[in-house]
Amino acid sequence: MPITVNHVVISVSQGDITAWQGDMIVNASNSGLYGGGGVDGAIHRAGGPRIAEECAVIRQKQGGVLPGEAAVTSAGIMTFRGVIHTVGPIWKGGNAGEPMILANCYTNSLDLACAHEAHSIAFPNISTGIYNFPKELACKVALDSVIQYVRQRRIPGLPLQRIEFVCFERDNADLYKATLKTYS
Ligand code: AR6
Repeated sequence: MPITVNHVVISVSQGDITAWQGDMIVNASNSGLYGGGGVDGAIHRAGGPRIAEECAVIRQKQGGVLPGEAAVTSAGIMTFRGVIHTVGPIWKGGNAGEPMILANCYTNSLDLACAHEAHSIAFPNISTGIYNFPKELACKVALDSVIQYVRQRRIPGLPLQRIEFVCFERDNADLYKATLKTYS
């Protein structure tokens, strides 16, 4: 069941984020913005070569994206208004600031979505695949940071109306649904 915080509907679904319907989707990328596997591979495949071309421009301009930060490209041939590429932390045992870096991924992505006047945004479960971040902790960090952001309305007149966590795996979808309930 979705919850509503400050007029923003926050929900969880299971599926492929490239098939989601809304304004902007978030990609779990790498610091060089080189298309990879997992959700990154799915987004580049679905959007076509234009996304990689725009990633190359960002790389040339600013040398890439640091963990916790985010950058925007178009969505190529997908119908989204844009893709927000963020770089999650690689899990190194938990003492290298991984939770804070992961929280930054969510808040910096939300800042960019607001700057682009997005009304809706979908997040994958950043860092919980190839980057090996423990799923339960990642879920808590994701929901804490997004809900705190919406509660504080970091940008006056927040344009966002809908935030969805699109979980590829059943266990993550169940975990997010159960954890979301605890915030209502
Ligand atoms: N839609 C939604 N979620 C998906 C999809 C999809 N189509 N495909 C996979 N996931 P990962 P990371 C889930 O590995 O851990 C790439 O090579 C997946 O089940 O994609 O942040 C990048 O280039 C998992 O729950 O991202 C980086 O090098 C979640 O997305 C590196 O992987 C994240 O898994 C980033 O690793």
